[in-house]
Amino acid sequence: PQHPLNHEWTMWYVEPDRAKTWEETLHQITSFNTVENFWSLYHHIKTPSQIKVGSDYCLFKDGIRPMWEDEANVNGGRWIVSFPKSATAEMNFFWEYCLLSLIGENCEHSIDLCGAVVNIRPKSDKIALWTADCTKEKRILQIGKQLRNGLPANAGFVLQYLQHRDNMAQQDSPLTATYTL
Ligand code: M7G
Repeated sequence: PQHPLNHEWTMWYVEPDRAKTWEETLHQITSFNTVENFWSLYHHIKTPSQIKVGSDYCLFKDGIRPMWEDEANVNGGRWIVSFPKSATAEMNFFWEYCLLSLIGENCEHSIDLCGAVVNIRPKSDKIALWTADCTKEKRILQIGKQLRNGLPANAGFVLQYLQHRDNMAQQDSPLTATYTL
């Protein structure tokens, strides 16, 4: 018998394509709701550092689409960490740590978690954990502290919490973090 997870999760792949709108570049890979099916997917697909520059993986809970506009995300935000290309091993490890934190729901406030995204980009990669409500400061800070445990200590990684609604406003100025750890 397989070991059930609390929720069903969907893995998405975002493949850059200038001929498409951003939404059209989102592809569902598969969904799973057991520990065993998570690991068979995880071992079957490439690690984040092996996928094409410009592409993303997203893992989201049940019916949540990996978009700011989804009703589960619209009032939320994300803890985001940037990884220089010299920290690829740390990035792959942190991605695994985020996936296990999500599906294992071992964190006190896992009800607030929507999903995680890894962006592979030319200069530095990014991993973000998306939460549902950007006003829940105490919970968000606790989630951030748990996330820090998945990063090497004293390596200078900064966790920044950004609100999705600032992305949607499409300002050209850099986004301001609501919380920093
Ligand atoms: P990104 O891929 O999150 O990061 O956003 P990047 O700037 O490091 O590449 C790139 C672009 O993709 C954004 O400026 C949007 O045009 C589009 N985009 C990304 N996300 C996550 C969304 C989303 O949730 N909704 C919409 N409408 N566009 C998005």
